[in-house]
Amino acid sequence: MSELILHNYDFSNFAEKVRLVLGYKGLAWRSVTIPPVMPKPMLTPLTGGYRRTPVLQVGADVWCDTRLILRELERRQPLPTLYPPACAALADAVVYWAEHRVVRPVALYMSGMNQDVLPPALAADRARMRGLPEPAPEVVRRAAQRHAPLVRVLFARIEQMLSEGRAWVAGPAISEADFAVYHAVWLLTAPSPLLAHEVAAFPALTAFMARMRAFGHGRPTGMEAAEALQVARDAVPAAPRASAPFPEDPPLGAVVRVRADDHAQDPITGELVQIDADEIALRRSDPQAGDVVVHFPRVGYELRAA
Ligand SMILES: N[C@@H](CCC(=O)N[C@@H](CS)C(=O)NCC(=O)O)C(=O)O
Repeated sequence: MSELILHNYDFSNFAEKVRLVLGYKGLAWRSVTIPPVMPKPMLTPLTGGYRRTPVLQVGADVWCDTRLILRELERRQPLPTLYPPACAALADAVVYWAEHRVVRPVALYMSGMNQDVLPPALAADRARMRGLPEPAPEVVRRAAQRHAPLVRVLFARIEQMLSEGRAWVAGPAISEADFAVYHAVWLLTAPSPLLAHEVAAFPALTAFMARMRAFGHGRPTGMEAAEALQVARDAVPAAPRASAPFPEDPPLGAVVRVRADDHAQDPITGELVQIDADEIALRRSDPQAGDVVVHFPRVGYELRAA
């Protein structure tokens, strides 16, 4: 019941961030392959509607968003750390930069150039997720052309970060920032090696990618989605940790709604069972998953009384 179950798919870069952290920490885990596009009928019963990738499950507890998934993995396996005291706050800012500034241009360049190998429904699904009309293949291709220069400019900044005398992106020790920069760059060649030359143009970045890749993925074994739902049904959620709310927060026990503040803003509704500076946890009941507690990071999500 205490197995780490990661709901993920192969070319998801945010999933790759977590897979590599599982390798860094030397952990065994179960891998459930989820669809890369909606619908996700075996995942959303667990999450209450959150559709993004990846999602971590342990028994009847579910963690959404890699920012919180990494904190949970750190709690379970503190060493080696992802949050070295010497640079944890700076690393947090670099993670935001990599995941909100670098990932999108890389995704647009990569997906426009790899339309022949990516799932045909992907472009329409991602447009719907952002409330945009479905793009024609030429539009996707033109977006790739427009974003190629931006990717080179951003990779040059990473090259500079890695050439300023620090051992790792944010300082003398490895941190979440290294995993964030890694997965943002990894995405460019995730479906095919077509754009590998864009990384190869930067020697420090190339060496960094090899150092990171060497962590591997830990010890995964496959699990069917139906089994993961059964695990949730058979388990009871862990007792919530003590809360440390701000005065403005809804009280514990209130019915609340949580949604991402960027895109894929499907709201998740439940009873607030834990809240502190890092985390918001909701209890919900689902016919397929049973009683589950779904955990979200505080930063990056909007919380309001339902
Ligand atoms: N802030 C989220 C972002 C996750 C994210 O955007 N993942 C992408 C895949 S790499 C996604 O969910 N795409 C839509 C999908 O998989 O349904 C996190 O850190 O987990």
